Amino acid sequence: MSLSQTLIEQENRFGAHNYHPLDVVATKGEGIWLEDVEGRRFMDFLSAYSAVNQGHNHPRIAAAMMAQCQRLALTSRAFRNDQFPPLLEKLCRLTGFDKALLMNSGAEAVETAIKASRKWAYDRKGIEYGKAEIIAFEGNFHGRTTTIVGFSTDPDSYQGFAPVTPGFKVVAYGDLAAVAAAITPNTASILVEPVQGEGGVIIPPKGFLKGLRELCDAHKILLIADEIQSGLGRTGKLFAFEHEGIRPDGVTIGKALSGGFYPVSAFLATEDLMSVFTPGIHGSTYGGNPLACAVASAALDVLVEEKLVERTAELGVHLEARLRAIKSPLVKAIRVTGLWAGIDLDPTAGGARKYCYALKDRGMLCKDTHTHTIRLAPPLVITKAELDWAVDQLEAVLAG
Ligand code: IF1
Repeated sequence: MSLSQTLIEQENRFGAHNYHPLDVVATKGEGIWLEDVEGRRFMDFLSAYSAVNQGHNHPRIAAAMMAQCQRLALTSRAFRNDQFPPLLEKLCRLTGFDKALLMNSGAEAVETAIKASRKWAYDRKGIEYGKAEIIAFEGNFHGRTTTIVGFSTDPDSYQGFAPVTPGFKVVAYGDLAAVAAAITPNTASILVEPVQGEGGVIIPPKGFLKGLRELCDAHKILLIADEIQSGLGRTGKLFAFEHEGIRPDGVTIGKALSGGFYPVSAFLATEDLMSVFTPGIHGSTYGGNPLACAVASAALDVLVEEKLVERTAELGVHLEARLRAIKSPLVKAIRVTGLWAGIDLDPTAGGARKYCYALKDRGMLCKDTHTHTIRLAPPLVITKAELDWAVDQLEAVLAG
């Protein structure tokens, strides 16, 4: 039996079966490449769902992590540490938000946004206690906590986990009239992914985010953008909301905030919103720990100094042109923004997964979503030649 097979059996025997991964057992990563335990190399076209935008094992982030873990890894927020304040300033100056609150997972950053929204609704908007409502969207993915899955519309996420946390209304993504109809005097915030990743890289109609901003302004509602997947360069802007020239009141980031090294997430917000938090009412043992801060600081430096956002904008145009030129009867629709694409296959193609396996045989790792969609999200450090090679493989596989 191969080492891969042995490890897969061990995982199946002793692990919870909460995933159905592609059968590749990685042991090494470098830039856009993953190497498996048998020494095969694969171009990574998932980037851990955009967590490794900076490329696998970026040497600069690795060095920052090594240096910090040999000095100080954790104090808890009961004491202060010297890595936390400079990261806060870096985050605020880079993003233009007034304040940052550090958590660990993306789901925790979203929970932070939900708690901030509710508290703001009671403290600042004067909504009757216990009545605050948050508007979210069909096809959303914001994480796996019991509260968050309660407003998911994907049965895989919510089924079996009732009772559902009240206070959420879900409307059609991209439908401003539906949002307007869902607004009541008790609406605290609108929680939106500027591009829906799990939905299959769903880009809302032009003007949607701008329209949400206008509705929020008109009704004194907070606009909260979940940029955990779409943010930090993936769409060719630092934040996907910039494509519509708007600013939300709060934003969640995670994933690429650490370049894939360490779970670190953040909720960024205006002073007015963030000031609802007072000592003792929210936090996390590991939130803002020095190791996470050193890693995040280096990950942001790489993003800026290697001009990954600008590169992505340029390469994204090329990727879109190449994908649109693919002539295949199997392709039903293509959506591209930056280095992020969803390719819907015709149902007669027999599902996206078998094409992901065919791509794997050609040395390229992709992940299917919603049965018929292939999703592409390479590390943002990919070169044009490498991107061209990848599209060649895709073209070959889709040719049948
Ligand atoms: C998994 C999906 C992607 C996210 C947005 C919050 C979170 C996520 C916009 C939570 C997480 C992940 C988690 C990962 C698969 C994945 C995913 F297919 F499930 F939807 F990327 F497309 N907001 N997205 O995309 O962040 O708590 O995981 O750090 O295996 O569940 P987290």
